[in-house]
Amino acid sequence: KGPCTLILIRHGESEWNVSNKFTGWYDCPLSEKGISEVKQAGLLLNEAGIKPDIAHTSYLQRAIKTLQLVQEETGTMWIPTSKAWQLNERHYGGLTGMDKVETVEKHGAEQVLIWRRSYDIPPPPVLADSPFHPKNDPRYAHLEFPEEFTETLATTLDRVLPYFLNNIVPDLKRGKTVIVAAHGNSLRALVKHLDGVDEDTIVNLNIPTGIPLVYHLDENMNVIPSDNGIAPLRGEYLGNQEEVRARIEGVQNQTKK
Ligand code: DG2
Repeated sequence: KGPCTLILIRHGESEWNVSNKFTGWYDCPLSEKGISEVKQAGLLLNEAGIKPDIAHTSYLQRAIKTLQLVQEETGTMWIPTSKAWQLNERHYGGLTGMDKVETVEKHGAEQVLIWRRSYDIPPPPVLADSPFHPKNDPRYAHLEFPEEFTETLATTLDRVLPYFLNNIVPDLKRGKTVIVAAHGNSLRALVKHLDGVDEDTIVNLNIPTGIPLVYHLDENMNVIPSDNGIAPLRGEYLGNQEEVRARIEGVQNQTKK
């Protein structure tokens, strides 16, 4: 174990994870199951004796609520907590709100895998008159967006990484334990950086809902590999490893009938 601890957690299962729709920046709540997943995540942190000192989350309620429930379970509701749009899920552009299986039926499995998991091939854009375009949402009024908007993992990393380096790393370097509650793809971007995952390997990386992923780092922010890391990740998911693997597979299979 190193001097710095970083806890990443994807929000618990959301209502749109249940209905199997591309979600992106759509602000849906956690499902009942998602709520119990994240309470369990808090208990796992307690069991591991890991207590966050500082917290960060996105502008989306499924991640915010996840953080709050973990904080409640770990007795850390009082700690400094920041919300940042930069930690939002990757925007799914014109796929937002579409059923994942129906999208495969329409466009083919290969195309959908490219849209879901490729590093830099964007899904079709969302247009300015759509309710899913962020310019129609007051919480993003301080930001500028093109009329046709979409994001790739690469452009997600372009906003996640500066936030991580400027707002999270300084606290890690002071020896603080930091928790980041975010999303499947914003966390894929972050672990791509932390674990130095290449653009081909990242295609096969899926992050399950509501399981703490713990990284120990040295003073230079190099990951100290855990013995239990599931390659290519060198951090460690807490809890039953068979269940973790089954849940990773579940995310991968969301586009299958
Ligand atoms: C999911 C990820 O994001 O979906 O945007 O649909 O983590 O906020 O539930 P999250 C979405 P996939 O990329 O795994 O299809």
